[in-house]
Amino acid sequence: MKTKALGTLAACAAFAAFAAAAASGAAVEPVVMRDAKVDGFWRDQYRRMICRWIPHCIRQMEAGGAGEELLNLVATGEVLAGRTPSVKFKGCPWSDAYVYNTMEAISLALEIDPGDDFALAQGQQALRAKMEEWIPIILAAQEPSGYIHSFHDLRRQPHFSRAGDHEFYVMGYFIEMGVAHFRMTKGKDRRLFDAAIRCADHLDSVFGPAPKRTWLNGHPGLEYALCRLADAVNAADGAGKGDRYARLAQHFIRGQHVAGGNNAGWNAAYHQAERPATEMKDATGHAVRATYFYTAMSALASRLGDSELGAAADRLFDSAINRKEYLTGGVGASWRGEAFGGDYELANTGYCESCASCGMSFWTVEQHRRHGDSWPVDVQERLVYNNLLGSISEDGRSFYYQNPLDSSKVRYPWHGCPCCVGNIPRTLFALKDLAYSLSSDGRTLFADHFLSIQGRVDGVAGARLWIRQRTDYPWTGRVTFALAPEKPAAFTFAMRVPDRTESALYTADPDVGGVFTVTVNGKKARAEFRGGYARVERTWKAGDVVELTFPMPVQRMRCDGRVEANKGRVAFQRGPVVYSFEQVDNKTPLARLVLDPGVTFQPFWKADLCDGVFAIRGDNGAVAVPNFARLNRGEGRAMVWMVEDAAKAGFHKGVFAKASVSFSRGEMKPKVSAINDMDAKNGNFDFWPHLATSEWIRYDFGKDTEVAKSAVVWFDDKAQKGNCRIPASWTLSAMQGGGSWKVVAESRAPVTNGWDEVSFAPVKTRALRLDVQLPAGFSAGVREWKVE
Ligand code: FUB
Ligand code: ZN
Repeated sequence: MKTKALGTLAACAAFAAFAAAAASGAAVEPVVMRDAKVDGFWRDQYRRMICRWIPHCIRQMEAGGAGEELLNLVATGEVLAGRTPSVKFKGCPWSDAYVYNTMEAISLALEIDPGDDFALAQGQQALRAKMEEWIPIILAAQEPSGYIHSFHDLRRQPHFSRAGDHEFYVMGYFIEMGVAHFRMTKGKDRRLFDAAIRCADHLDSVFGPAPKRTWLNGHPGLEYALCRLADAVNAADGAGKGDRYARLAQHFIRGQHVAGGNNAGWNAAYHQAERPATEMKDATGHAVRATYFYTAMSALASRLGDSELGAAADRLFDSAINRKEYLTGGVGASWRGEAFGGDYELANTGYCESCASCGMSFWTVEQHRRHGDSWPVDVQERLVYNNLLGSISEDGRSFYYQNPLDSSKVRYPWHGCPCCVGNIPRTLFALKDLAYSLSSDGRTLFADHFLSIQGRVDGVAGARLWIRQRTDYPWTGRVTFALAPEKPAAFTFAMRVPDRTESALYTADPDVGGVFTVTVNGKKARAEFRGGYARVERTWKAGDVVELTFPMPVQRMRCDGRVEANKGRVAFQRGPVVYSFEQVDNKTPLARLVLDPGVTFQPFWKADLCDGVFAIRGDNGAVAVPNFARLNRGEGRAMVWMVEDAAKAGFHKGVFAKASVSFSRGEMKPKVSAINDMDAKNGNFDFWPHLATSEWIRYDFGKDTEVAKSAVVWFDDKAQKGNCRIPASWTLSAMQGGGSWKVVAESRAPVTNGWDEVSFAPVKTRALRLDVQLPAGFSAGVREWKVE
């Protein structure tokens, strides 16, 4: 197993930056660049968020929108003011969370210097106005005690009585909103920040070591929020003032298994309560809960020096990345419980919730902060460019909650549980604050993410440094940095050299890891390559220009053989961008498109998709677009993992090889076993001598089984002058609870050769039935039928 080396930078005293004052064990601190100016690719993404997506979310949450979640807070304010609420509570108990994570996204959006981008400036102005309108509504919904949760106040339920109501989850987002708003206003507006402190103080007064209460956190998130609050309070109000919030977080994290034990009937593993956090080693349970929980573990290691939690977070990171990470960076494969699956269980129809990627992104920040090596940044880059960026549509008016790698589903404007809607942009905006990090002694400045951004970094070898990064990344591997320290300063400038095989699950062909060139002021410079960074140490002065280049060929990505779903398959990546083959660009049905190593791909500029993207085209005509741009042109299948070796590529055997098979004319055919013997060439089953009738074949699994894909090789013996042909049509139905059947897929164009494959929204069922209409005058048959 491949395990990435962890950094060796020494832990030392806190770096006095805004966001970092509480840190005591951090190797590096992310650099928050005030009023950063962002250009190029990321400016386009941010403009889409600011001018389209966030306004869309606001519309949905206000009166007349799809969710109207803001109205719950309006009504809570009315109740707290002694008035009759204008509406009844609507939505999930945690619906305040989307209001808060959208507000946090707005704060981050307002930190960007719009420069001369008029549209961006106008979009920001509208968001600022909306924020001012919402702040009083939110503040009015907070009880004088600091408690805030509209579901409880409108339903008049006792506080902290049912962990499933997500009070901690909601308050976590509330606190993070306050911290972000305070930072955006440069500490001038404390309204939401003080409200966050009141909320945290209330929690701190109720919960903690005995004689205070201990309670199971029904959905982690609060713990990391408390760490971030601790950082902000320490920075704003004095070192040490915020530490008690971090200690409260530690109490929750270290006590989750104890509290979990008090909640009989809860699935402990799902809730990260099956064992002490310090003993965890397998990323497991609900993926959003888990990644939020693990983020806090890692954060507490740096904030409070809790090295046991840190060691456990490292083991879990290894588990999540080296055994459970999709090539798109998505995690949480299982549709059952929105959870991490087992090792190597990475079906391409897997769940990959957007919020789980947000959680992973926060976790990588904390892992990087402690170890200072590039591994977590490589992980973060993958999930940001592929899973997260792809969750919002090109027009910024719809999104994905789930992000499977093999799907036909287009994005939707809203969701019954829109937990991801503000979480996605707040995570994407965070990238502007993650471009650089600084070692805690201020002697090494790390360039972590590549985007055109300019701003100021304080405390670099004791000096202020203006730095302008320019790049066409993710489309080219060339990045220039113009440095202007206020006075000549001796420090190491360390630039990440991306590793595309940051997960032991994947190999790249060609592998260009560690290949790079650095020039300083136009001359080739010596750089030490260590911990994933090319490091140049010298005395820097204003006007110095550093250029980093690294190759970005189209890479064939292959997956560990233990991942059943990707056997005999290949995916394509260029730079950080993973590609998806869409049916709309390819004549051959995707399931039959074989991309053996003889097919060579070249990038080309596709101007008519997502404001222009580099797509790739094979010399056999196959075309793929960036996964983040997929399915913006209507329904039609989009797949990341394509067949490379048809003999090896198969469906997951377990599901159908064990199924018992029956068919409509049960008395006639012994050859039925040929259908699920895993060999399309070995025999066949047919309905002969029946002609033109309606028939069926059925798989019974013996237990509820999740399926999302089916493929059939039909038996056609025209060439032998036989009587079987491709069916006139077919439907696929899943058995429902009461024994009735529900159609989940049906035939499209007849597939005369090879696999007739279809994907559908995953269903849990005990049986599947394939209804076949035999063609006029003929019979039909099946060589192989596989489902997954
Ligand atoms: O439970 C709150 C959020 O709703 C979770 O994070 C998501 O997975 C969704 O279930
Ligand atoms: Zn979500």
